[in-house]
Amino acid sequence: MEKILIWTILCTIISGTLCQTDLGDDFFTFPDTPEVSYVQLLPDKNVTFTEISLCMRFKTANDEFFTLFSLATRRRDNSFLVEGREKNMFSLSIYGDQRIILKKPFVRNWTSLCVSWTSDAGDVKIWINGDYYEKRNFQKGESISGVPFIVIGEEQDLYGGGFNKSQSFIGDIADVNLWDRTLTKEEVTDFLYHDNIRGNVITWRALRFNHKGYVAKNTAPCLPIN
Ligand SMILES: *[C@@H]1O[C@H](CO)[C@@H](O)[C@H](O)[C@H]1NC(C)=O
Ligand SMILES: *[C@@H]1O[C@H](CO)[C@@H](O)[C@H](O)[C@H]1NC(C)=O
Ligand SMILES: *[C@@H]1O[C@H](CO)[C@@H](O)[C@H](O)[C@H]1NC(C)=O
Ligand SMILES: [Ca+2]
Repeated sequence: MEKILIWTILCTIISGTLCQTDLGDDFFTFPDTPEVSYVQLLPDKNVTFTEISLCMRFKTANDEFFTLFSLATRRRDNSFLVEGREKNMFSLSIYGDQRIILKKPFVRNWTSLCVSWTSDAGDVKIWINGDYYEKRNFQKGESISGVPFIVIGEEQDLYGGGFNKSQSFIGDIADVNLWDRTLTKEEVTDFLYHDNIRGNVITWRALRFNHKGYVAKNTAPCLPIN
């Protein structure tokens, strides 16, 4: 059954201090502002990624170009980067190399996304609202090492900088979780349909973050899960 989204929006402009919060059903809203606005997500551990998985939900009316998740290291700004491009393409960059991973018209509604990559086979797996895609041999043998700078809302061309407003995310982001391993099908299903998983590198339910510019934290009693 479809859940009806009842918007009881409690809008708080979060202050510039470091927070650790169980964001539960909260989401960040990135408005269309001329200033650079992002949330930096602090990882719970420093790891060299030979496997990486990301799950998140987003909603945007921008269907031209938007950055969903930007993980930079000192060696490569696009160490792990997920973007929407040109109306119907999702792209993934691993350690500098960019590929269109799938063509799928953007929906102007909450969208659930999970992406995972493994170094040993170069396997990419992606789930968008329950549809599944895969690709092999992508950046096989590479790894993502060094303390990452992780941002939602903007795209980095330098470690923690080099932002370009034309690549900003405008809209809402929720449920961001990151792992240093692949996910089982059950875990992805749990995320897509029940939302009861926690990342072991970034956990939405114990999120450590910082923000810059204008970002609002909103509370929705019920996010629709596709
Ligand atoms: C990761 O390393 C950086 C730089 O040494 C440090 O500031 C940060 O606290 C570390 N993070 C964790 C979770 O240990
Ligand atoms: C967005 O999703 C909600 C919940 O799944 C649904 O009720 C609504 O019709 C969708 N809106 C659009 C414009 O597709
Ligand atoms: C910002 O991005 C746009 C679109 O990708 C590009 O045309 C422009 O050159 C970029 N600006 C800078 C300063 O990198
Ligand atoms: Ca970049």
